[in-house]
Amino acid sequence: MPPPKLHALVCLCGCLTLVHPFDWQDLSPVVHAKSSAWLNKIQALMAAAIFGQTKIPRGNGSYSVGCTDLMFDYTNKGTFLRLYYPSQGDDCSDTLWIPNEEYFFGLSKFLGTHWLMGKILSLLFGSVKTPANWNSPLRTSERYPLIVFSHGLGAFRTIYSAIGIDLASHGFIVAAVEHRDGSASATYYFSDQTAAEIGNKTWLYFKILKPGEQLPLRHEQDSIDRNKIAIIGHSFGGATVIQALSKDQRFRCGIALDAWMFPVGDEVCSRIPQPLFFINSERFQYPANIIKMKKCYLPGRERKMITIRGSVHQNFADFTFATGKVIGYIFTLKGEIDSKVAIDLSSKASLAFLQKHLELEKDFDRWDSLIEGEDDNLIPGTNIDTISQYVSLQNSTRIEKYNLD
Ligand code: 71H
Repeated sequence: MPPPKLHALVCLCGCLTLVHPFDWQDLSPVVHAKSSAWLNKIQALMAAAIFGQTKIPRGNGSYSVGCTDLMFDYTNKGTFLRLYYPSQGDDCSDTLWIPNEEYFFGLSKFLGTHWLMGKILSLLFGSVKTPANWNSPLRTSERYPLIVFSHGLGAFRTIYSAIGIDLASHGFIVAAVEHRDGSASATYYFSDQTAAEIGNKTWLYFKILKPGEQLPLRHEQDSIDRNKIAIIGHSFGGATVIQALSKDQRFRCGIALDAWMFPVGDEVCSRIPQPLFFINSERFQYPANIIKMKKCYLPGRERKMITIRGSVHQNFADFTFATGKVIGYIFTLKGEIDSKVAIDLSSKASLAFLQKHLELEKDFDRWDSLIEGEDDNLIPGTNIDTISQYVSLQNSTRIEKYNLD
């Protein structure tokens, strides 16, 4: 139990933050972070006291990681993404994790809660940093493979930074897109040139589920090895991976993290020649979803599937690192497995898979066995029984009837 003085401090700071709103118009997360540094420190303290906050982990690879946001063009038809990339040094400040308060309001809308929930989330998480050097110069001495990352329903571009940073620290450029189809909790664009120049954002909030979205990304950059492009996505973003692979052969392979297969048409699954890797959590998956994944399994196609023991759907997103064990467990942001152990297994298995199918000359093949599910914390394939599901369904109906009698 925190001492009464701490309670008083927390209340005081809460009020202070409410009457001293942030300058959310700031385009650069770092400038914003500096302008209210003392407030951020207090916020971080509060969050640590209330939420038992922990940190988003650094990448395990040898490259320093830079981060920036790119928007091209500025309209809602344009592309908006957060880029993680190998950088020249560690001399810039960390990146603000969720850079605008509107994202918290969007989250509260997505979660179906009162907007005050957004205010509380903003208070708790509005100053959290992620360990990437904001706007640090790109390390230009080599060409890097590109990963396009597609977020889940109600998420947005910044919320998978643990994955983005780890991949960038192993020599990838990661483009985490922010979808403008109403599937993000929030996103923004500029209505015209003047609005873009003065930074007058138009906000677009979480709308409705739209199945079968497509990625608009069509960009080129000198340090990108354009023969080596892969796509990774979480949940609804996993469905996007499958859709994108079938539509665009420039994606050489795909990794679907705890994919939600509902929006994927049966015929799409049969139209994917590229290698595809399913990394699943133990708790999210269910028979109909796995049956849909199995539709992608055809002779001569490279398909792999592993399940991380004791993991939940949110183990792939950053919120799993933003709270302590108890709160994390209550809100299903954490599973029984340690979040760092889980994300490392997912990242290492992904790196081994990417090396194989993008033909990289690295040492990621030391994790080849993880692709096969060979680890105490992995299940080869799935924990879901898709064969006897109908039998067990019948049994449970019988039991229910028995109980009613
Ligand atoms: N739900 N992406 C949400 C039900 C489970 C939730 C998301 C609540 C987040 C906090 C609690 C799961 C599904 C399900 C397809 C999908 C993607 F910050 C993030 C926000 C969203 C990070 C990741 C996501 S979650 C996701 O594509 C699909 C099927 N899910 C999911 O939707 N309910 C509303 C009640 C239905 C619309 C776990 C959860 C969550 C708490 C926070 F408080 F920490 F911010 C974030």
